[in-house]
Amino acid sequence: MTQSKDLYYMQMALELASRATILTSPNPKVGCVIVKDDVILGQGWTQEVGQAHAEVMALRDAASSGNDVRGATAYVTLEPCSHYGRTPPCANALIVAGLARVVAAVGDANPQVAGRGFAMLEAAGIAVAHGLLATEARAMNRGFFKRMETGKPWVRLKMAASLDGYTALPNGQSQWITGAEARLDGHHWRAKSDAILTGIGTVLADDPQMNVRLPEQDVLRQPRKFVLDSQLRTPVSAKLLRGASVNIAHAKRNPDAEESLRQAGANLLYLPDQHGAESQVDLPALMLVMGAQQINELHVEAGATLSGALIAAACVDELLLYLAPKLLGSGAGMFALPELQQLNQARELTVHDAKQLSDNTIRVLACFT
Ligand code: AOF
Ligand code: ZN
Repeated sequence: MTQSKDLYYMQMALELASRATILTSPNPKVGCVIVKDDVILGQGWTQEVGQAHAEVMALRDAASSGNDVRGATAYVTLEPCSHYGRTPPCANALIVAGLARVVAAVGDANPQVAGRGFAMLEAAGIAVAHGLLATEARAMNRGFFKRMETGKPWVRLKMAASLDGYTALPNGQSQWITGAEARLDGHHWRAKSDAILTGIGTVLADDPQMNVRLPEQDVLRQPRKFVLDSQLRTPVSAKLLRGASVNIAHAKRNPDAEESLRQAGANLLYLPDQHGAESQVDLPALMLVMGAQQINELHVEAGATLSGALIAAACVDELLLYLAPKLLGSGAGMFALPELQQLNQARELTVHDAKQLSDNTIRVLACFT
């Protein structure tokens, strides 16, 4: 049963969760506030993976201030864990500390928890409520929930275009339709991702580094890199091969190219499409490989061919579009998608954020429904 102050404190717990960084991943970002008689006794949020969870941080915070949490309520943005993972169960810590009530925003989709956290608390006589601000709590950990529920990462696809939807002129000229604001904002999204994916077309055309380039304090960790390169055409001199953790997904066997790319530090993923006879990578299979590598959020920056193929294969969850208020009239479109016969065949999206970043950049975030 919710009580009058529950919403207020759950909002506070969500704000605390937002202080957790990408270093928590693949563990979700969680916030916790412990309250008694309208007095805040302790606050915490999830630490770097392998370190303390939000509840333990809040209990430690209370203890370090000499606050007695017996009989208090813990507001937590995720069901307290019930298992011994990298850390001991939070449900147990809350029981031992003598909490009277736990209000959670959403259940933990991790099959190792999945309701057992609530059951443990209830069995110990603690009152449990959940569901408050559940949508917001899920949104904060979209990648974690997607991976736990499907085995695949949350896929965000970035594209920049003119207001009439072109990414390049008919003569191929494309730099820079959008400006510095879009590039900077794009790097912040890269920094929040576990991995970046691009295609061989982009590698050959632009020789991208595929890393996060922001002021040092904003780069806590470089995302892993994935290249979709069916025929293994990535040159060993490609800039993206510098730095750690490069994965190349291919659909054709080529022992010489495989060996030299391995020598250059790449990990090779042979994932031929079962129907495509070695010509194309099996995109859903690649997503499952990424999920197995505990990638919660994947950031895609690729050309129209790979971007369209990912959308057509239902591998994309969200579009991150940067639109420049200019008209090109003709040129290359954003996504190579099969031609439709009926308007009702159009892929529908829900825009969940649209913002003018500057005079020459509009940012649109939209999810596939
Ligand atoms: C919580 N509070 O703050 C978070 C939880 O390997 P471990 O011990 O770090 O456990 C990771 C799992 O714990 C993770 O997959 C998710 O189910 C849960 N995350 N649970 O009680 C937290 N971040
Ligand atoms: Zn925990």
